[in-house]
Amino acid sequence: MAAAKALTLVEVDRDGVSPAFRADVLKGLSEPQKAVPARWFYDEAGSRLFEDITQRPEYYPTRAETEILTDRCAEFRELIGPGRAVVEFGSGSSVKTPLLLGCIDPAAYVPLDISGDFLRASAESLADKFPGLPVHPVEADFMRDVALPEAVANLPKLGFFPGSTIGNMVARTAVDLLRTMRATLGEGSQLLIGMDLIKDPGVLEAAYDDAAGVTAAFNLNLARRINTELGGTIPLESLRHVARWNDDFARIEMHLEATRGFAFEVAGRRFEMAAGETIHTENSHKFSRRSSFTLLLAGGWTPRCRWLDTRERFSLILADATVPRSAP
Ligand code: AVJ
Repeated sequence: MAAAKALTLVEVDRDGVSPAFRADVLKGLSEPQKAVPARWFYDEAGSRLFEDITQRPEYYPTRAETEILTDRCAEFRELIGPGRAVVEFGSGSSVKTPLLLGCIDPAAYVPLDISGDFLRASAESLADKFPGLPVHPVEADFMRDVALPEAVANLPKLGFFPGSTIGNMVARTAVDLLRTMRATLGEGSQLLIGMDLIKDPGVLEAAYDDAAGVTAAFNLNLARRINTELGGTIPLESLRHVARWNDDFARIEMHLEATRGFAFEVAGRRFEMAAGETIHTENSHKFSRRSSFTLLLAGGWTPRCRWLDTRERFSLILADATVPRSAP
């Protein structure tokens, strides 16, 4: 049978504009706290800026997670075992994947991503590194139900969700996603998930406001995209990047703050910002041992093992698909 039918999320209309982008922006700018969903960061320029962020000295998550993946190879091998189909949620241009695949002797690799271009590029580079490993890319929005390729139907699955991307979601959405993953991967599956840890707010704020200004450029790129793709007139020079720790929700928030009052248009509609008003562009939730376990359990995953980097900044958790049972 053919591979699963791709769910193409980012459709484009005749003007080359994504109606979903326009709808999200118009809705988000109409709310009392203006907001644009973080997933719209990742156009080509945004994806490149994110790669650059991961190289900044202040942005520790990528290095910390890579350290765990490198150091704990033998344990992954033992706890996960050979013969699984590794399903990566949002494969992007990951350098972490080969580290995992090299440890566990998988039977297949299934990268899922909404960007077909990214997907094909990363699938190709992986096929080169692991000749003989069947690779079945699926172009899909992993926030929705995904049908896995028939070829891996009878293999036990390992979901791989690195980067603490789960932290971009509020608890309700994160639980929805974990439950969807549980349904997609099925009985007997495992999940290896990266979750960044709560720490000194100064360290966190620096990680999201690097001295070289790359994260600021990443944040402002969203406003630039609105201008170029949606006929926006936002005065970019009057927005500044803000990263602040919200202790009530245990998250870093990124905002674009107006340095003066102004009016602007997007797709023919008029909006205003007062001086000091912000557009909320991203949440990056941070976790404790218990909060990470509670979230996983709520999503249908039982934590089995948890690893930290040597400086205890980041966690990687292996969980098993919970088998429903009678209370208590
Ligand atoms: C890709 C979502 C894991 O939240 O740390 C990095 C994105 N935003 N710097 C994160 C991001 C600003 C990143 N994730």
